[in-house]
Amino acid sequence: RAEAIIFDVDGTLAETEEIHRLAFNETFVRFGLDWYWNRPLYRQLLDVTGGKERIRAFVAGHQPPDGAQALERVAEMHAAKTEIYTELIAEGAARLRPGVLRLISEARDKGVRLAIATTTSLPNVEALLQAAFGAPASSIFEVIGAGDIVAAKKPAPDIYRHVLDELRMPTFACLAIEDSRNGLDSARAAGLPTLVTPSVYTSHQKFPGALAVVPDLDTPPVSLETIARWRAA
Ligand code: XBP
Ligand code: MG
Repeated sequence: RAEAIIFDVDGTLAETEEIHRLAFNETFVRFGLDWYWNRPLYRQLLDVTGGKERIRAFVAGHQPPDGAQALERVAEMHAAKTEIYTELIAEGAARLRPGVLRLISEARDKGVRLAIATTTSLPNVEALLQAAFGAPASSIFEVIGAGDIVAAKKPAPDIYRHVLDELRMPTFACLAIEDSRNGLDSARAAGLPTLVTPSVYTSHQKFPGALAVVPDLDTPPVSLETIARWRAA
């Protein structure tokens, strides 16, 4: 059976991308930029993980007005975006996806270790978990690998390797849970069996090499037993 479960955050624990999109757009307003990321555009932009990286990729690929000046202020813009996002999350803008709480509770009861591997900034993870669990992230997840702690973000395997090092666990004893192709590729490149629960922005993607793909952790109810069966198949 899995002795540790490593969760992605955005799209996996909760449907957060619309809140990220809102926070980006609000940031553009505050910085006087005549930019707006609508849903179809944001779907494309999600190919690049990481908020700072996404802004830079947008400037390079779409050549919006004031792009050159904006590039000089990416760090500042991203700090503002994080502030806006964490406020929205603290106000209760996101709920955990179906089955997430149940699987986490079962894992905690049975001594399965829990960790996080995400490209999102650490304050975002802390805000989400505080809002969802009413407890600090570190009281639920033993290891939290987030944001700029590694240079190469997903689909590179670095963040999963970092978390595995911290857990001191071999890949075969762990399971990753992801919602996107970038996340799946990252986990797989680190050697992890990976369960995929596609989210609103990734439902069109293909997930080759996934251990299983299910609509969410309640459809059907995914338990440690279900995971053990998939792994034995
Ligand atoms: C999530 C992301 C993140 C968020 C923004 O990918 O791509 O970049 O959209 O977060 P994954 P920051 O779920 O695969 O980790 O702005 O804090 O970078
Ligand atoms: Mg994700």
